[in-house]
Amino acid sequence: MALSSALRHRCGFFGLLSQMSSSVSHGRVSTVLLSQMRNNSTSPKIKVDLNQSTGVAVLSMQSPPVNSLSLDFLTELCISLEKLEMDRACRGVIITSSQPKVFSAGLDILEMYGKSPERCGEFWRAVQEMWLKMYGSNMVTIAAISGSSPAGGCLMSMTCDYRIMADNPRYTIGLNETLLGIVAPFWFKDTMVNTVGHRTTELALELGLLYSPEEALKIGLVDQVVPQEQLLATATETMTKWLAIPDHARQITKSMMRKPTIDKLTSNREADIKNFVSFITKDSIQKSLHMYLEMLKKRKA
Ligand code: CO8
Repeated sequence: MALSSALRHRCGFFGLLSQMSSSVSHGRVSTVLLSQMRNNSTSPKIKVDLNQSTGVAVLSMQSPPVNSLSLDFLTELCISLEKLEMDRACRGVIITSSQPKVFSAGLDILEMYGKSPERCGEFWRAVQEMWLKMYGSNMVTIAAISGSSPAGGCLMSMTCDYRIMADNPRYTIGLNETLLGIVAPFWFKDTMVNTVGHRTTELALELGLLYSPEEALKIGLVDQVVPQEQLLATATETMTKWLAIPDHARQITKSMMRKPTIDKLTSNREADIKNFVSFITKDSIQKSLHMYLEMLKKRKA
């Protein structure tokens, strides 16, 4: 109930989050919030299944056809992640997709095409929020990449602690923004540099490269490639190994590795939103997006 009303009024979403944060900052989470936070929930776009005995949640993206990251999708995802983060019973999350063949098609292009500057700004803030929550999560996060994962889908995967991809040469993963005539922002670039190194990122970003699972494994963009039917079992086994490490030591180490990159965005959030809005609303960029959308349609026909 609280979730659906938060979704109807996005300011309610941030209200809910700040309400939760303030309850936690007083050392205890209120009973009402706890009941909102029990995490075996299904919302339209995200399904969360928390195993109370292992402390592992499986978060499945289920937004047909391709789990594109729309404003509504991002809002639901952030609420789900926030609830898990605040649930003491949850120590790890496996992020996967219920859609066949696709992990996530990345940002919803329709959110960037023909929209007002205000709406674009709101959308971009939600993209930032998703990245901040995922890259800075205290939980162990494992991406079980069950299908193609271009652009924002690749970004989501890279925010996780570990990536396992299903072995199918038709699937691809990478930051292909330049193919759309747009430019991956600095924090997309930083996340990739932190994952695969500078030179590989330079090539990948300039050429908009999309890698097969095998190629992604070779450059370290994913950590493991396994047959599709073993994906979730492998992710669960891997999670068990990660959870054997004391949380506090792992969390401090993760923060030490990631904080400088996170700080760079948090101290530049408003400027980054401004840049995005002025870039994406340019006529030439809108034309590129239009052509790309047409190309997607034609490819299907
Ligand atoms: N956004 C919106 N709609 C999409 C998207 C998307 N990202 N991707 C696919 N769709 C739509 C298609 O147009 C199609 O719609 P319809 O049914 O109405 O014709 C439907 O989803 C199904 O698509 P496909 O038939 O192509 O599905 P397939 O299963 O054959 O392929 C793929 C799945 C591989 C995911 C394929 O759809 C694809 O390649 N999509 C494009 C992915 C992409 O290029 N995403 C980039 C998004 S941009 C981004 O994430 C970062 C932007 C950073 C901005 C920085 C600016 C400063």
